[in-house]
Amino acid sequence: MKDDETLRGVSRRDFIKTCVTVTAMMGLPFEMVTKVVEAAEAADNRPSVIWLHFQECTGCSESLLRSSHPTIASLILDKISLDYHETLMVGSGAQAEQSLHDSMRANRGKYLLVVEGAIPTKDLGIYCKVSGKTALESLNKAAEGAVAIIPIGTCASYGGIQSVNPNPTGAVGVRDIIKDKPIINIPGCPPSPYNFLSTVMYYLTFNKLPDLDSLGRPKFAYGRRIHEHCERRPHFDAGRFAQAYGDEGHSQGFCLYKLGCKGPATYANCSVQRFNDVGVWPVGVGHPCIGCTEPDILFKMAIADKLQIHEPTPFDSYAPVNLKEKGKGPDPLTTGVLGLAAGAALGAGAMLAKKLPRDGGVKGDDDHEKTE
Ligand code: FSX
Ligand code: SF4
Ligand code: F3S
Repeated sequence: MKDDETLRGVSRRDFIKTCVTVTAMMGLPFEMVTKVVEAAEAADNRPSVIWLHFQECTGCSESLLRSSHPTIASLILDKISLDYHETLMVGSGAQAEQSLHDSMRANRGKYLLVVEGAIPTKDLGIYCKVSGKTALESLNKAAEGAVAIIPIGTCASYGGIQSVNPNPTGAVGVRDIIKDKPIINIPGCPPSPYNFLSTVMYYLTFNKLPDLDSLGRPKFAYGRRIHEHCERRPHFDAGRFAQAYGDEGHSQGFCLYKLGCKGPATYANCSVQRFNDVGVWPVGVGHPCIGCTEPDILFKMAIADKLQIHEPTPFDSYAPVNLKEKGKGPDPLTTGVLGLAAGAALGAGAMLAKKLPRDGGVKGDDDHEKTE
C-alpha cells in the first residue's frame, strides 16, 4: 500500500496507526512495527478463516464490525480470507452449506476456525442446530481440519450466559469439547475487537500462536488486571468511593469498587486499549466492571457484589524500584512494580498510536502534542 492509497476505505495513516496499536498490544518493541506492517501488507498472507455461530447474541461479530471507526473491521476482512460467516455471507441454505464444506476441504489442515457462542451438550446437543446438524456435530467436524481454534467471546470461551445455573441446555465452551487442537480464547462479552485483530496479526507476523495463560487467553492482552491501569485507581488508593449511582462520588469519577467493580480480579486490557476508538470502556463511563473476561466472575457474581481483594497490586504509575541498590534478588512486591512499569509501557504504546500525526508518519513527542 503506497502512502496516498487507501485500503478498503482505510487511509495510510489509520493503517499505520492501527499497526502501531497492535504492535504495542502484543507487547512488542516499537521497532517491530515495520515487521507487523510488512506482514499486514503481504498479499499472500491471508489465512482462510471459517467462522461458526452457535448459542450467542452476535455481539462479538457486532463489536468487531460495527465499530464507530471502520479500520479494525476493514483490516480484519482484508487480512483474512473469511470463507464462511453466517451473518456476513450473501448465500444461504444449501448454497451456504456447500460453501462451508468446500472451504473446509480446500483448506484442510490450514484454516483458522473462529467459534462464536456456546455449544449445548445436553440431550445430544439438540438445542442448537444449523442446517439439521447440532452445534456439537458442526464444531467437531470443523475442528478436525483446523490448524487452530479461536473461540471469540465469553460464550465460546467458557459457556457464557447460556451456561448460567441451571444451564438447561448443558452449554459449554469450545475447550470443554475439543482437546486435540490449539485453542486461543478471546473472552469478553463482547470482547475487544483489538484483541482479535492482535491475535490474528501475531499469527500473520510470526507464523505461530501467542503465549497463553492458564485460561487459554493471549498473555499480551489478558496478562494484567484492569485495576492496575484504571483511571479511577488514585481514588481507590485514597479511599474515595462512589457509594451509589448518581451520588456525589459517582459524578466526580470516584472508584466504583463499592458499586461492585470486579476490576481488581479481572484480567483484561480494557483500561489501556479502550473500545470503539473513542476512548470509552465500562468503568470510564461510570459502570463497574462485571468481569466479563473471567469465567468465575461473569454471571457467577451479582453486579453489586463486592470482591474480596486478596492480592493488592500497585498502581502503574508508582515509582520504579532500583534493584541494584538493594543488592539482592527481587521480592514479590518489587517484581510486581517492575511488571507494572512494563505494563505502563504498553499503555504508552497504545497512547502513542492515538497521537500519530495526521500525515501518517511517526514523529517525536513534540509533534504528537500538536495533533491533539
Ligand atoms: Fe456471547 Fe458473542 Fe456476550 Fe454476545 O456473539 S460473549 S452473549 S456479547 O456476543 O457470544
Ligand atoms: Fe477502577 Fe474498579 Fe479498580 Fe476502582 S475497583 S480502581 S473503578 S478497576
Ligand atoms: Fe468486560 Fe470489565 Fe472490560 S466488564 S469490557 S472486562 S471493563
